[in-house]
Amino acid sequence: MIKPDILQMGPYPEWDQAPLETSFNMHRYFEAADKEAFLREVGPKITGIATRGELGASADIIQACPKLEVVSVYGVGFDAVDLAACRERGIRVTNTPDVLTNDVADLGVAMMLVQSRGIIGAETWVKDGSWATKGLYPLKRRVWGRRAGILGLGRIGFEVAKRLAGFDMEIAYSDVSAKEFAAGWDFIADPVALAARSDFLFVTLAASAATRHIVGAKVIEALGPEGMLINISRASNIDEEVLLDALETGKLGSAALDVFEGEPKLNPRFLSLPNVLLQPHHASGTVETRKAMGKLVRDNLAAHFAGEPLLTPVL
Ligand code: 8YV
Repeated sequence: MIKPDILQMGPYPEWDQAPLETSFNMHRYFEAADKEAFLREVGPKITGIATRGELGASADIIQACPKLEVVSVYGVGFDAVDLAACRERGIRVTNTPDVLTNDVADLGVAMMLVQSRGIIGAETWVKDGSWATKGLYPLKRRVWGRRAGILGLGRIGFEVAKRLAGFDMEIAYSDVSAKEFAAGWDFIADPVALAARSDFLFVTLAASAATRHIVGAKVIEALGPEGMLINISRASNIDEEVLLDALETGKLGSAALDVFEGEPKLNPRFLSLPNVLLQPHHASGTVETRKAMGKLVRDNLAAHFAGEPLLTPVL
């Protein structure tokens, strides 16, 4: 069988790359020095795109591939794929839901604990000798029993809330409507009202044009000088300039962030803040989950080219 030509937008671990190469002709866009020339050369034969959540597939890329049939995303978020362009051309899109849910929730909860208990600073306190020279580490804020707000009670938000229930936290959530499966958790439709009653606000919304900057000045002010914002979704859900101002002036207590505008080159203002925990977009970054994600990327491509139903279609 002739191998389909696939445009590869970003790197994958070797355990994914090798089987991809076996089944497909992989064209590594991310390694091309002159990307436009590369697209001009390979674009006309490309029938599939293998991409990553944060890289997606832009309208320009899609346009450069006139025979494109399918875009397979390594990630649950498909906000970086131009869905309108795909819809118009009948291009199928797949993602990797479910397999990463628990790891993303784990990291969100870990970020809350690390930041609230000052665990990074505490380790430095031991390693730099401060414990011996300065004495006791400054007291931090407890987590258990406090109020958590979940902005977006989808699969990941639900797993975060389940974990927080184990810390006896008072849980509330915002979503488009109250969820039957969330008995015992308060539904608060308005994100500002949710933030106002929360000590910890988790952003677990799937990003879209409609959710852009849903966490803006009002939500951040409502969360307040004692509040903590935790983002394990997409940077676009938060107005970063407003967030940075609030963190610098103390209008917001602290933040724990796994995603940033323009990542991996984040706004340098983040780097000098004492009240942030910064993570390199790795909430799904475990060997187990990434292997499952890679397999889904391949299986979706294989199913498409075999004329079989897609495993996890978005479009
Ligand atoms: C991945 C993600 O880190 O699932 C998503 O949407 O952003 C993450 O799981 C990313 O897609 C890997 O490139």
